[in-house]
Amino acid sequence: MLDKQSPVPMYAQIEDYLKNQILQGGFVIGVAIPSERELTDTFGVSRMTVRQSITNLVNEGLLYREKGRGTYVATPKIEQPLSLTSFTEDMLSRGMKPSNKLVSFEKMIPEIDIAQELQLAKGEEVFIVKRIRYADDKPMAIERSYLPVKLVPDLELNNIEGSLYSFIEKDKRLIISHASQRMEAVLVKKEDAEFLQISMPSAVLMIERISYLTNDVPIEIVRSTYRADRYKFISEIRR
Ligand code: 16G
Repeated sequence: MLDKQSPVPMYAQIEDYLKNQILQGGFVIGVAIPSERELTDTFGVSRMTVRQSITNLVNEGLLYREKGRGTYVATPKIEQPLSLTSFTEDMLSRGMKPSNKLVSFEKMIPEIDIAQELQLAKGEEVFIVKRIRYADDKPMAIERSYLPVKLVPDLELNNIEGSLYSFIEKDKRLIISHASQRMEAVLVKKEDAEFLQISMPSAVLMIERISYLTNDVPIEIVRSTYRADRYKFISEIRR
């Protein structure tokens, strides 16, 4: 099966083979792939070579290892277009069940950077909502949302249990029109690792979104930490 004359290293050829099996359904999601020893025998290479191929696919999120049990085919990541939609809308549109767990809900004068980005005058307050967001009961992200109290003064616990965008748009009749967003890869913080049920160290995607109403008034700053093994963000670009 391997081409020993090829300039493509053995581990990369094995990696390609395994990847094709995963993508074409030869290996099934949640089911163990053949053991390192079996693969070593099949391909006639060293265990080190097989391990390198598997490690690359684990790092890519196609496989995951369970200590002492084996290596399994991972659930494909959610491919999320970068658009101004809400978590609830995103999950419903893919037939998944969104849910939230409220970690904290506070009203306070924010730090200076938040106040500036929300264009608040001195002493103006924000609601800070921290939620864990689930899809089909699996933790996907942690979100810290900062909303100016003057724009949504009657925000209450029961509004946060559902969709914040639905509250802003349907209940408050404000129109969220545009946003700026930035994303970076970071290592997860200990506290977030527990909420997201991932081990340390793990890479996560940090996104900050500032959303504006039609009149350019900022309505929210949201700092989100997404599981990098469950999410990939995609954007359509044109030249
Ligand atoms: C998304 C948004 C977040 C927004 C939230 C509202 C990203 C990166 N973030 O998670 O800014 O506040 O949706 O969701 O997409 P909700 O209406 O379901 O509460």
